[in-house]
Amino acid sequence: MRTLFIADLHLSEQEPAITAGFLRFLQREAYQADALYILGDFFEYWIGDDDPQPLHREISSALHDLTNSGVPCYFIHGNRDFLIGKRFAQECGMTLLPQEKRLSLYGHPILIMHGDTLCTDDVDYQRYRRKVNNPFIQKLFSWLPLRTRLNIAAKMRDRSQMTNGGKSEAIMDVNQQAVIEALERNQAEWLIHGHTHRPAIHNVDMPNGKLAKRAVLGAWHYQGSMISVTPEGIELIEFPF
Ligand code: LP5
Ligand code: MN
Repeated sequence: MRTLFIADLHLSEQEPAITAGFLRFLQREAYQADALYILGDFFEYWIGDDDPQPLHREISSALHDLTNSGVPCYFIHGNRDFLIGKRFAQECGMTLLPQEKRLSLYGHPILIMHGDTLCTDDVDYQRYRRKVNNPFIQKLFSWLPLRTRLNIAAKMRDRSQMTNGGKSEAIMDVNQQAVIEALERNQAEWLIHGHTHRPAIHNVDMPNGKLAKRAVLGAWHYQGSMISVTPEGIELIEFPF
């Protein structure tokens, strides 16, 4: 009895070791789990379900095998792959979830999300996010030729890396008040998210005197990172590829 959570793999053709690590993780861990939740930034970037990259077919086929074997898989969009759509989800046999989802697992009320919406101090990012989440802008983008979309994505990644260099660590972390409000809004005791690449399990003092937990997934740079929820509790696990 255990449910697994992962995020921030940033899969790309340029990082075959991470892809291999993910495929091994499926065989070693996911097939024995009750369910797998992918909490965004699964891919380095995503420009549309019509992108013919072989990596995408390799991943969808592996996830399809998993879901076909009876392990359900759920996906929440990240800030890199918010354009993953129904077509790719169907190819994987996975279910797309809204940006915030409350679960009840083995009696534990849990809130899951990518985590970028909690970074409310990063005002520039939140402004940018509202623009790229506009359905009309997304529709316009989807009509552009593949090449143009790839070029725009590469420019956005460059721009992002440039501006991130100038932002403080505090600005790019979650805002504590946003964490408390999200937990209260969803009446959850535990929050699981990724995005910040700062793996840890934090205690959160709630205004009602209760103690909540915020579990943060690590990014898959040189090792894997997962969170396991069982009837007994919650655990953050780092493992070699
Ligand atoms: O991703 P990461 O870790 O580098 O930094 C994030 C935030 N950056 C982003 C940008 C993504 O990396 C870009 C991914 C490309 C997606 C595929 C293309 C889809 C296009 C769809 C168009 C409809 O999310 C970064 C945060 C950081 O996390 C920490 O939280 O700070 O935020 C930014 O860098 C935003 C900047 O502050 C300002 C915006 C720069 C980009 C401007 C592009 C112009 C928009 C064009 C719209 C068509
Ligand atoms: Mn992210």
